[in-house]
This record gives sequence, C-alpha cells and structure tokens, in this order.
Amino acid sequence: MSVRNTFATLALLAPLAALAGQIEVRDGYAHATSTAQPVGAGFLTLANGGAADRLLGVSCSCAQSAELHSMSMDGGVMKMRKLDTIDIPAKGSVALEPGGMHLMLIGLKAPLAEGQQVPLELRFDKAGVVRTTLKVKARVPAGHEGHEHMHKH
Ligand SMILES: [Cu+2]
Repeated sequence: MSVRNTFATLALLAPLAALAGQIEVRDGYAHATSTAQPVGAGFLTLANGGAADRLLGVSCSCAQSAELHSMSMDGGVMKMRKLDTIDIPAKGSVALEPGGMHLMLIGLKAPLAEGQQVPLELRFDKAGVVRTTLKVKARVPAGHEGHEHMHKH
C-alpha cells in the first residue's frame, strides 16, 4: 500500500516539476552608477511559456534591498511607485524597461561598473526562484536624471 502511495505521489509531482522553469528571463541589464549614488536601476524581460504567474520579489547580493517599481508621467512629473507584485500573463511577456516598470537596487554595496555581471534572484508564485544576471551598461545620460532624483532613500 505504501509503495503504491509513493508511486501516486511521484506521478503527481512530475507535472508540478515541469511547471517550474516556464519563466525565461531575457536581456537583463542595469545602469552603471557613480560612487555617490546609492541606488541603481535594473531592467529585464520576463517571458512566460506557461500558465499565468506572478513576480513576488527580487533580491541582489549587490544591494541591501531590491524593490519592484513602476514609473509614469503625470502632468510632466515623473511618479514612482513601489509594486508588491508584477503579474505575468499566461504565454505572455512583461518588459521592465526605462520609463516603465523597473527593479530598484537600494543601498548598493559598491558602485555598478560597466561590464560587470550582477547576480539577481527573482521569486515567482509558481515558477519559484529563478536566478539570472544583470549586465551593467554605461549610463544613458538623457532623460534619466529625474529618475535618480525621485529616490530619496
Ligand atoms: Cu525606482
């Protein structure tokens, strides 16, 4: 009887295991930061090959904390908001890109240098923990100043 139960359990677990890894992280990068700047911004695209999922949070060994943020223009003023989660539709993708949703790396332990690979851990409701890296790119000078000013952490 117990052997039979074991097989039944394994049969149930197999499809669950296959569900993990349905989320693919693409084009992850962060902007290089100066020494005076304690906050960095990260961007990536989440492609979902399976059922609807939800990004619950991120963490980076490079910073004291990491948050999910949205950004929008409101009457010419850039507004930032902390997001608790980000929904990823079934068989869809969500882009975190400049001017929109992004990752905020708060309390950087060292400046992000161009060419560096920053490890990032993403936690999903269904896919679990997904590890990726952000490639550090040179700062984009135009249009990003307001972003840094909005962050008074
Ligand atoms: Cu932000």
